[in-house]
Amino acid sequence: MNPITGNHIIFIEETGSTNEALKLEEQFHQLPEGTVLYTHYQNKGKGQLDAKWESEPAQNLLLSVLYAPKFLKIEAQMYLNLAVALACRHFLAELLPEQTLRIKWPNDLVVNGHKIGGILIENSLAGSQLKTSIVGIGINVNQLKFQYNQAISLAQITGKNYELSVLRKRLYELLDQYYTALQLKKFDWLKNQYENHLLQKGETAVFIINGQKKKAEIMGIGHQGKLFLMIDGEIFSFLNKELVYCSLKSGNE
Ligand code: BT5
Repeated sequence: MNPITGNHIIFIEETGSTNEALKLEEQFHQLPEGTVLYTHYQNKGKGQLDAKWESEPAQNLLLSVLYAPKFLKIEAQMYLNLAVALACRHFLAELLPEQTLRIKWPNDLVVNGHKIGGILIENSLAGSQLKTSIVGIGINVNQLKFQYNQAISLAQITGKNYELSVLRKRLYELLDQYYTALQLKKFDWLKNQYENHLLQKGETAVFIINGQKKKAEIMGIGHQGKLFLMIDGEIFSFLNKELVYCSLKSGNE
């Protein structure tokens, strides 16, 4: 399949959120699939729900990609999340060959108990199919100080300074690679790969569920992207908003 990611690129020096800016562009212009919108600074960077994404000017990767996975039924939309998380993990693993890079469910990128990147995917639907997906990616690259203790950047780990344009190109290639797997409907492969890199898979982790602290073993993910946990010998599945996942570190790391 032909590469699409980054074939059309929009740069905005500063914006609220690249996800919001790309949504707006899409409303007013016919954008090709794979369009990337990137910025140097977001003054209203978003995480899930009400969370914020913090990033100093011109230090990090802050971008959104427009995909049109019309071939995916709504029930299968989680595979786009898996493909994007795997592409970002792959990207970071190449840059940090000595570290173990894990995906913290559902799609945080973590290394040694620290968060190095986050993903925010916003979908629009047409009937029972996905119409468009805005895939927002934030990866900490050259920033050396964060207000969040758990945040970390590539530069903090390696002591190097990175050329953002070079990194962006490689990220586009990897996004394409995993998006192709999605187009080819390699769902089992994506799920297996994701579970191979899932933080604390098979280990006991701490969660807050219904306001109560619980220890549970992480069993894997289900076909709607739910997290399967073993609690007191029974298996339960959860959506992201149904629990708080407390740890960022595997017991083996
Ligand atoms: C995420 O949310 O991790 C998704 C972040 C997506 C950011 C990208 S940047 C480009 C695009 N445009 C946007 O507006 N957003 C996307 P969540 O899992 O809810 O995590 C948010 C939490 O991560 C915050 O509440 C902080 O605790 C922490 N955090 C904020 N900034 C961080 C950073 N730079 N590095 C690591 N952790 C951070």
